Parts: sequence; C-alpha cells; structure tokens
Amino acid sequence: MKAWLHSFPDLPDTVASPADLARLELESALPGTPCTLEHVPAMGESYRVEKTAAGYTVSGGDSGLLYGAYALITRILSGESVPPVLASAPKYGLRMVDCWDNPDGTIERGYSGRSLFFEGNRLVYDPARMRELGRLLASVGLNVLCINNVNVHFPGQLLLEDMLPEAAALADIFRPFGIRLMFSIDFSQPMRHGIPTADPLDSAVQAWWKETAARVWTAIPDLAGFLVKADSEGRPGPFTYNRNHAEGANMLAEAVKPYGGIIVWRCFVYNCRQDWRDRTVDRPKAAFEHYAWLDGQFADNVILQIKHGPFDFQVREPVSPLLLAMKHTNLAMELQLAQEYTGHQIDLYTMIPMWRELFAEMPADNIMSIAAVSNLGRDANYTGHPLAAVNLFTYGLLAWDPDTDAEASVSRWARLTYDFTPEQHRCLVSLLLSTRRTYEKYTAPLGIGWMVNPHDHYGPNPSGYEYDLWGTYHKADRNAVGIDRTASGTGYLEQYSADLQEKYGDPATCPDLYLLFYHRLPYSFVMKDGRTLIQRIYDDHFEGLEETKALAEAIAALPFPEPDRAEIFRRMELQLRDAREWCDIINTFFHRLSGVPDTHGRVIYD
Ligand code: GCV
Repeated sequence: MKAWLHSFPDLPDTVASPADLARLELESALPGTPCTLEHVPAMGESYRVEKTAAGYTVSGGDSGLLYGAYALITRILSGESVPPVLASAPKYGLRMVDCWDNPDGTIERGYSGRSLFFEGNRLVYDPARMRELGRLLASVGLNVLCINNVNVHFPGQLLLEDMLPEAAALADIFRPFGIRLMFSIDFSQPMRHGIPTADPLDSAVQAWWKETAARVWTAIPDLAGFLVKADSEGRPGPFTYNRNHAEGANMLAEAVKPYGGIIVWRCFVYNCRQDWRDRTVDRPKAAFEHYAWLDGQFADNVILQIKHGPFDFQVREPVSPLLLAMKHTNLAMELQLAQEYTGHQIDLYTMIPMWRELFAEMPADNIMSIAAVSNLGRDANYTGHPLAAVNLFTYGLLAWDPDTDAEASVSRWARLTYDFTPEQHRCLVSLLLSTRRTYEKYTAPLGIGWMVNPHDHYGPNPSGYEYDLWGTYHKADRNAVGIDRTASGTGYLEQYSADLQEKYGDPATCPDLYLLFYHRLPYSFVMKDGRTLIQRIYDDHFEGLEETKALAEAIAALPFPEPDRAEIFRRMELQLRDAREWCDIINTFFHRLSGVPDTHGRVIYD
C-alpha cells in the first residue's frame, strides 16, 4: 500500500538540513535515477527541476531543494509525466497548519484520536512519527506548524515556561523539513507572573513579553511566531483595558520583532453572549466592524488571520468581507481541515471544490499567508477517515499555489495512496469531488448554515441554536425562512463592494446556493428554475440522500486495501444513517412549519 508516502523508509534520526533530506528522499524514492542537487540560496523556497540526459537536476534555496525533490518524487510516483522544466515558487509566505491540541492530550474539534504532541500535560511525542509527519507536510509545501490550541488555558501556558526544552527538541526534528513551529499564547499570561494587568500599554507587561520572547527565541531561534485568539469566545484580550486590537497585536509584535517573529492575530471576534431576542445584532457583521477601521495600523510583523467566511466554517458561506476590505494590512485566510461542521471525518467531504469557489470570489493577491485548522491526530492514518487525508494533501498544494486544480490535485493524492486501475481511479476521484455538494444538499439548506446539534456540531437539529447565545439564527416560521442581510435588513451586505452588493442583493440575481444567507424569503418564492423555495429544499434533501446511497455503493465496489477498507466502510454506514436522519428531519421541520406538500409525493414524516 502506498498511502501517500507513509510507506517510505523511516528517516534517520539526524538529518542536517533540507538539502540533506532532499538527497536522502530522492535516493530512496527514485533509486537508479541520478539526481543532482544545486543549492542556490537566493532561490529561497522556490525550485527548478530540469530533466537532463542522465536524470534530473534540482536547484533551489534551502527548503526549495526539498520542495523540488518532493515535486519530482510525487509526480513520478503518481505516474504523471514530468515536464522538461518544472519550476515553482510559493504564493504564500506562511503556509500554516494550526493544531487545536490541548496539553492533556485531547484535541478541540479533533476527530482523529488524541494529540500527536501532548499527553498528561506534557509535551511528549514519538520522534519517528514526527519525522513522518514532517515528511507529509513538507511533501505538499507546508512550512509552519502551530502545535497548541488557540484556546490556551493553563497548563497550556507552560509551553513558554517549562515545556520549552521539549519544544526546542521538537523544532529540531521539524527543521530539516523546512517546517517552523508556532505557539498559541494567552494574552493575559503576564498575570501568572505577578503582574496585575495584561494591558498592552503597561510598561511591565511590555517588558514581560520582551523577556519572554528573548527566552523563547533563545531556545528556538527559528520559531515562526505566536498565534493569538484574543477577546474571542471568552479568551482575554485588549478590550478589557479599553485598548483596540492594533494596540494589543503591536505590543506583542514589538517584543518578537528582534528575532524575526510574527504575530498571527485571529479576527474571530463576535458577541457570543447574544440575546436571541435582540434583532439589532447580526453576527456575520462582527469581524468587519471590529477590524476594518484599523486597516493600516498594524505593525508589519502582524498578520491578521481571518476565517474564510463571516460565520464559522459552515458548508457554504460567502467570502468574509474583511478579507476583501483590508488593503493595507497583512492578511491570512483561515480554512478548517478538521470537519467540525462538515461531518466529523465520518461523512466524506472533500474540501478543495469549496476552496476553489472561495478563491474565485476573492482576488488571491489580497492575502499573503494561509492557515488551516488541522485534521491530524494520533490515529495510525493521521486523519481518522482514510479518505480525509485528501484534504490535508490538497490544502498543501493550494497553499503553495491557489490556482491548483481541484481534480488534478485529488487525482495525484489518490494515485499516491491507492494502486487502482485507471477506471477505479477515475471513479474514486469523481466520487471524492462530488462529496461536498452531496453533504451540502442533505444538511442545512441554501447557505443558511448551522441547524446542527449544539456544542458537538454533528447531526441535524434545526432549531438547536435558534434560542441560544451564539448569534446563529434562521428564523423559520410558517411563511418564510432566512435573514435579510441587505440594506433593508441587517445591512451586512453593505460591507462589500458595490458590484457584490448588486449581485447578492437581489434574490433574482443572488446565486441559489447563497439565497438564504442573504435573504428572508417566503416558501412560495419562485427560484430561477421555476421551483418554489420549499420544493427546492425538499428536492435537495432527497437528492442528497440518494446521492449518499449511490456513493456508498460505488465506494463498496472499490478495492481499498485493509486497514483502510474496514474503516471506510464503517464510516460510510454511519454517513448513510446520518444522511437519512438529516434528510428526514430537515424535510419534516419545513413541512410541519409550511404545511406545503412535496409535489412528488415522497415520504415526509409528520
Ligand atoms: C478553538 C468555533 C469552535 C471552537 C473554536 C473556535 C475558534 O467556535 O467551535 O471550538 O475554538 O471556533 O475558531 O476559535
């Protein structure tokens, strides 16, 4: 079994540099193919691979050599032809994987077992697995790994204190892979050290962070930086001291600047204690309101990390208006590989079609870095569902080049993972590419989102969040559903440019799949294809279920090797059960409210 480079020989304990590693990997993956390495430091992360009469010449800077080696290896192992010259440079500087791992070994929103890095409130790891992980990440060009949860509670804070020696040893393991570590920090951390405040303008606070940065970078000189969740879902932040987020981020930025450190500052700030009765607050507006006015005020070593949509990693959301608004600030777009709202790595959900849609809506030049919440864990296959690995793989390719083609990248992953016949391979690729739409069809309709069981976010619960504090309401009644976010409603749409306002503002021109995100519409609303809104909801749900049945049959016919086979089948059974549950509960919910029958007379349970 190939399993995307898992089957490669284990790497020696000590590899001096990415260049050494590139040589070792080429020798073991392509024995008998002479490869010459030319180290050109000025090329940095970029590479050039040239076919010669004898074999290949790979040139690149430090990690460029390694990326060039993996580009060649993965193409040859996947049976793709290698062009005479293969040259590439990454689009984004930081290509990050953010783990939400807790020191006790659990993972927030983790669906692949326990943490790869922590157990028993210590940083403990298997060095051989770390090297294997380094290879997986580097083979797709990822270069920053944040190992701890953005929700930093004690003892997570100890990472900067007594876990530093183990962290430094971990950084040593990842260094030859071109991967730098990053740590999430707690904004109020100075308060554990006798300082009565965390006010970013307080000189004792500033001094504490400077001393801490000096200590941390002495231990790990190439640490990429700190990741900060502040004033978000109960985490401490500058608001406590009436300071804005530029003041908070810039204070930290100054502390880490002497070491080339970066502050990645998350913009997931909204009122998570909202009264559902209060119709003046519309959660998707929050990030823009908090940050857009600060454009241009952040230090040059601050990157604002913005979730791709204005809510929270739903199946369908528009591009966050904040990503489009801040032209004078370093931005990173945040994606989520962990399938929090997309099926918990039980349901099949290949993400790259969704990411391609996001990039189509957004000039990629607007952002300089990219991050994704990890789907990794201690399970032998790293991603729980064997087929969820496609999301990590394609994320890496997309982080390197946002023009990465969805089908080509899924196809490369499949070839690197399974030895299938061409027909079986084509079948797997087309199934994987279809899974996002299928999942979207049987879950919450037409961009409305949520409708999941509160807290764990798996399975249908149409009004699970309707009277809750989280600002995620659909307001379905017997006549209509959705929230008007145009100028006549909450005004969210006004956070976009005039052309987007025009496109989405009129239900007649708004793409169907976003209709209920932007508009409140009666069930009798007639869609572009002549169907009523309620009929479209029923149809999508029945189709989603039928497609899942077909998916299960097609998957069952593919010769997956063990142990993948058993695991894939087990999860497919659960997905089938849950797709049925979603279909029936959502259809029943809307049928009971509206009283409108399905025009095709299919079974809806009353
Ligand atoms: C790490 C959502 C998730 C939380 C997560 C948060 C975030 O609210 O449910 O588990 O916390 O996003 O992105 O900070």
